[in-house]
Amino acid sequence: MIRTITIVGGFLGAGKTTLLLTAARRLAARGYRVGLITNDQGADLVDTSLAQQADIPVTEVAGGCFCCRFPDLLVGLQRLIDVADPHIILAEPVGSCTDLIATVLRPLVSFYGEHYRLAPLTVLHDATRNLDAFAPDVRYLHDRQLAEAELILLNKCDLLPNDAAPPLGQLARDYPQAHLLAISAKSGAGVDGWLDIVLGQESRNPEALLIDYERYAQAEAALGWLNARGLVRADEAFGAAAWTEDLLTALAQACANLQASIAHIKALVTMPDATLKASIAQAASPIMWDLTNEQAQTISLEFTLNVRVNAPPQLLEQVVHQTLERVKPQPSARYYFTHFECFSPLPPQPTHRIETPVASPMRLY
Ligand SMILES: Nc1nc2c(ncn2[C@@H]2O[C@H](COP(=O)(O)OP(=O)(O)OP(=O)(O)O)[C@@H](O)[C@H]2O)c(=O)[nH]1
Ligand SMILES: [Mg+2]
Repeated sequence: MIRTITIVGGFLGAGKTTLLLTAARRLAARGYRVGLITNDQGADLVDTSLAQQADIPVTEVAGGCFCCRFPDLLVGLQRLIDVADPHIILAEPVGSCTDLIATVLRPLVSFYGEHYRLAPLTVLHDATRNLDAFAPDVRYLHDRQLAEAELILLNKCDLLPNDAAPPLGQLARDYPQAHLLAISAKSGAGVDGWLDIVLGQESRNPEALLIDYERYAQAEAALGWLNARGLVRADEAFGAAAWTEDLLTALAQACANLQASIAHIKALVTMPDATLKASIAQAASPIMWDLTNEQAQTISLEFTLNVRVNAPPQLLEQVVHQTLERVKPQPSARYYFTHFECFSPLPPQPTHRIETPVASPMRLY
């Protein structure tokens, strides 16, 4: 069987995981078996846990992006095939990754074209994202992500004012190579139209992106990255949703105080009988709940915290520790960490970079 791989890129917090979970459910309803591959510079991903919660077969490529960990991507694909035999594989690269045509799509087509069909490269753009306060290199990275898209999905259109048409005109002028669609990954509006393209078309194997790897590396280096997993245990029961909300609000406030732009802060909280997931995708925007349970009371819970902000990692680590101390459910409550890493992504060094288009046919079938 030739399997379809759909790679969905886009900046941190743009809505990739939300879209892929919505897409997985809709594809299953159309009779397809679906698997998901998540990816991060570190380990312990909120996104992977979220897919598991939704009963979607998922594998994780950790410790570097698909392009720098291409052999791990192949292993992940095989693992997914072994456990789920999917017709369609939805792949989410790290939100700070770009140049995917040359480093991921083209190597997959060149070396494994008899196994995989590549859908057009989709890149999400958050219609509410304001990048003004990010470092110029981060804005460059964001621009390069959209510049290589075959399909741009303008996401979170449900958050635009009621009377505002989705601002597709400027995107069309800036990125004329891409087909544009306005969607809401959360409500599902526009998602079926995108899936029709994913199922019916394949990557046109366009020219490789023009990109300055120095600036790309600087952009990644400007981001502080924190992945933590742990337990909070108190003497008396406390509200899990209130604690999660206090934590994210306090982290967002601490970032604002440092003028550290938020790319994405997300927390997954688990208890024996409830799971919560919340995100803040930029300063001054409200907390977004993906899973909630206002009633959940507990004396202990497990949490996974993924933070990506425009700040040095040492500072980020300090801020997260101080904030956790401040939002303890009770003064006697204690944290126990099973994992804690804080870093800036290293300069990207793709395993393969195929600059010229692969000779057609891109695949045999
Ligand atoms: N209102 C609304 N919220 C959305 C939409 N898409 C995503 N979100 C919210 O935005 C937040 C970030 O979405 P994710 O799907 O985690 O974004 P991502 O691109 O996977 O983020 P990273 O994995 O960190 O790069 C979540 O809290 C989502 O619920 C949308 O269409 N509308
Ligand atoms: Mg994600």
